[in-house]
Amino acid sequence: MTEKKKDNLTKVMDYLKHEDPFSKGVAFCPGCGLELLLRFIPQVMGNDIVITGTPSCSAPVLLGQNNQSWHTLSYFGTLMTGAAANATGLARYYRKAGIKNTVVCFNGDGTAADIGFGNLSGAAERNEPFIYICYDNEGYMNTGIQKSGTTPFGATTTTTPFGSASKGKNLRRMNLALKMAMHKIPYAATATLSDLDDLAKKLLKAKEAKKRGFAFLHVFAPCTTGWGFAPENTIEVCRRAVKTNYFPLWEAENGKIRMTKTVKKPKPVSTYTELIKKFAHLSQEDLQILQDDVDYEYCMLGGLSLLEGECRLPASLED
Ligand SMILES: Cc1ncc(C[n+]2csc(CCOP(=O)(O)OP(=O)(O)O)c2C)c(N)n1
Ligand code: SF4
Ligand SMILES: [Mg+2]
Repeated sequence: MTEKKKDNLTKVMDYLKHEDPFSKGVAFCPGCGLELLLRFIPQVMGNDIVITGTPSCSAPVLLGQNNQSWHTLSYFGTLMTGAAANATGLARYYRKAGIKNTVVCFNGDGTAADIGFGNLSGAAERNEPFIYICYDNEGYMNTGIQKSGTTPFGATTTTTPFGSASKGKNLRRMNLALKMAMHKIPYAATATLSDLDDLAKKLLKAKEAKKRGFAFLHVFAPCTTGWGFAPENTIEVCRRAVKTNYFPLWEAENGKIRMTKTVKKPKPVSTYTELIKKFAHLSQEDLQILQDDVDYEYCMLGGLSLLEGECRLPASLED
């Protein structure tokens, strides 16, 4: 291991201050990005969190099976349509009862970006005091890998297959994190599993920001089974997503955007897609469309972060 890698590991270990509340060998596929994320959150944030979430790949583990539980946290299962509305009720109840804890509404992209977006947006607008974490595996994985609003251009899913009538998704993905930042909430950020110290800092910042209202984290969490890559490549997939600017790392406090990692010489997006089977059929032309979309989103983000210094919030809303 190089000295730099050792340093990074030490930095991450410093954040792991709490027990892992999950049992070993839970019901996720080998190499699942979601599992790494779920184990990491309480180890950094503490076990005084109450998780609430919807039917998804996370639910079998979070809900438990029969009368057995896979973990020692409190969990409240909700519907995909009303996840953030339920979290609102929970957070308000705890506040009223004087119970000090942190409600974490933990959902996939299908709930966050599509089916439950309306009440997510409403909770952000009302600045409800809880943390919403969207783990993005770019599709409805638990029901058989259907496309969602965050599925990227060209990716094959069971509803956007590759064949004579379709070449994968023919639409571009939405940028959920940017949409949430535009609610001007106390905290919004992107993160992923190749940059654990960045993720840990953002989890702690979200916990702090929750004292002032709503916090949103959008975490890129690759899915071995739905995307088609080797389980040992999960972290490499995340790393390349960052190095190609496919998934840039940034944060926004009260809507002010700041990059938390800048890639000096971004690699072409093909160095990311080459690891993943759902992109294997893409032609040079298709790859260019995906590259243009990545460049466009990054350019937009760069513009917003450059303006950071010049854009002041009204004084009454500043901390
Ligand atoms: C309103 C509603 N529509 C559809 C379903 C069926 N359903 C259960 S899990 C799931 C997939 C959820 O996708 P996502 O939120 O991205 O989580 P993932 O499975 O990818 O972890 C769907 C569509 C449902 N439970 N409720
Ligand atoms: S289908 Fe994907 S997201 Fe679901 S458990 Fe398996 S690897 Fe994880
Ligand atoms: Mg999903």
